[in-house]
Amino acid sequence: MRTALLAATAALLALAATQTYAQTASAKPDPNSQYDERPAQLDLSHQGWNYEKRVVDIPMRDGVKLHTVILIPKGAHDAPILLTRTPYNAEGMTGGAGNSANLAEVLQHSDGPADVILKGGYIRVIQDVRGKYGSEGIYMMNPPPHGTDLNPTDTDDSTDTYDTIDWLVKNVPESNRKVGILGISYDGYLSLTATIDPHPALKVAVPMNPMVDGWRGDDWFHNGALRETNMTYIWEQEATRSNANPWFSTVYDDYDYYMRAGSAGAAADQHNLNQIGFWKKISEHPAYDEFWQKQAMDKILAKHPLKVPMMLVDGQWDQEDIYGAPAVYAALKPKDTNNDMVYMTMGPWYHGQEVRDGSSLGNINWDQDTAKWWRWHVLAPFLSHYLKGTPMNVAPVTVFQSGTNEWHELQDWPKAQANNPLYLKPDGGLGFDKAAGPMQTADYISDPAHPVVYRPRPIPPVYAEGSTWHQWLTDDQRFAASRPDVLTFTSEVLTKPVTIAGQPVVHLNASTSGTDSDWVVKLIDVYPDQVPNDPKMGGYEFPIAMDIFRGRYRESLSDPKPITPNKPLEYTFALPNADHVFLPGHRIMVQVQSSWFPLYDRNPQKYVKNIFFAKPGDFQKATQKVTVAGDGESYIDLPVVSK
Ligand code: PG9
Repeated sequence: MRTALLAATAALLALAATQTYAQTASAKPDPNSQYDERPAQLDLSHQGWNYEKRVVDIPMRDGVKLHTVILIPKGAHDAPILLTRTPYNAEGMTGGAGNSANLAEVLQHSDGPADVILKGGYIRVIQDVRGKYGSEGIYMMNPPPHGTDLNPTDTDDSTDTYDTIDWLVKNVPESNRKVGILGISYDGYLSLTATIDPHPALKVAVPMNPMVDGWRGDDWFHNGALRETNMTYIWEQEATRSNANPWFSTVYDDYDYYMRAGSAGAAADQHNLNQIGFWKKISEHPAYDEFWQKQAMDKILAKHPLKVPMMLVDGQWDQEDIYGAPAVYAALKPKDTNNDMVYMTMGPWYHGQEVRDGSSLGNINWDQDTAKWWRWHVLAPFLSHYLKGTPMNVAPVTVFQSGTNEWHELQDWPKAQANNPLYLKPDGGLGFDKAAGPMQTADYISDPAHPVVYRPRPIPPVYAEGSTWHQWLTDDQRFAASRPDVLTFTSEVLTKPVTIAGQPVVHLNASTSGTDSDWVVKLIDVYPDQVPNDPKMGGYEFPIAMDIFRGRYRESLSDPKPITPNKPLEYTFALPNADHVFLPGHRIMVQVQSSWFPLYDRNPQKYVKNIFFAKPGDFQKATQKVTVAGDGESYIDLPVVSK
């Protein structure tokens, strides 16, 4: 009976699934449940395993149950819990159907510091967030605080984490009733939300590469320029509860898909993305309006008391969330009066590399496994101190200085404010002294029909098999330097090291013949023409800090305005944090351009109300003139420690 009933149900669901993915509601009790041959609670204990696995559905305060996997090292007692909450499939991150007898193997897939967790004897808990995979409830992307116009429900990830921890400390007898939370990226954002009105058993948080402000500099925009290739993620994240419908790519080279489509809105339409709630929200909020400001985690956290010690982890070449960790650090540091609650690590890593091998990044070799060193010398003692009461000697800030390739332990960050103007000069010059003589400009034609690419073509879809997306921020920039629509300024060969440690700030003085424009500025370390022990690095143009600014937000991030054509105007914006030494024999370089495609959508360079919906006829060439001498000479203000 049950088999036939199941088969019929499966057939109906399969049929439904071909047209739409019905989000199945929880079924009412089955009158024949006494004949069900499946156990009510699957006992996953196995003789040969070195851990015990429990899978439970934890009830939240509103009755919604969240699917939770608990991994307990065999023989554990009085063990702290390390919790990760995720929208990326708790079961898949804990062995899934491919269960393993060995906890070490299972943890390798859990997107966390497996070695530290294993050696520390922690109980590992991973939970699906509300609305995803095995958990019940609705799903919102990074749910804003509950009880607000952006989230009118009575719950959010802070309340769900509180309820989860409350259940864990009452129902996992092997624990010492102390909980740490950690996670990367979205899971890093979730680690931050846990610290708002935290459960008293939450003793420490390690938000790694957290999503913090999706408009200023994390996943959705950078200073108003849309990261349009992330529409694939939005589709997969919200089309189905278990990401069962991947974005189907119709091209090998992403350049083709987004160029042929025209605007981001048109590219989305081709994929029927407008049925996806978060895409509708993002396309309705192109400016830094209240929708974005009210959910910026640095702003939210700044309004709450500091109750949970945290170690923020930043990757200096984080291709996804380079903004978040330093922004939270800056927002919370003033509240940390004893300098013992808010810690930060800034490593030479791509997004999440701190839990993997940190020996190199792209073509850049650090001659040491920077990630392993950090896990054993910083993360392990940090977690143990708060969860087991062991002593620790961890500095408030641990930062890797590239160039010298040394770790430094600091009392705070940054070491220097932007205090040394590096001037763009005529004939491609660059130096700490202003150019002589009357006003001059360096000019180029920016043509949206031939945008500057963010890396050499072909550019596979970001998450395609074999994609090297994770390393693009370290790509050699010579591919761009040779383009006529990229301005390149280069210093003399350095005879002394120039050390920066903070955020460079761009002061670009430029005119455009259009009424809107993007400005991309790159601070680059140029290697000597020959590098004997690594010949391929000869002349390498190694990006140290790069970012984009959408010109319509020049006066206000929330209230865009057309640009007056052909009038030199100043554009001021910060580049990502860097701790770097430009060594003797190297040169400093700055590149300026007006597109970074297809990662960022093209600016039509004609002011339209919403660039998501720019029409083909809106896209126009523009003549860009950057001031390189005289009044208003452009410069990058460097946070110089020594030169
Ligand atoms: N920060 C990652 C991401 C979020 C949104 C779009 C694309 C990537 C992540 O959570 O994996």
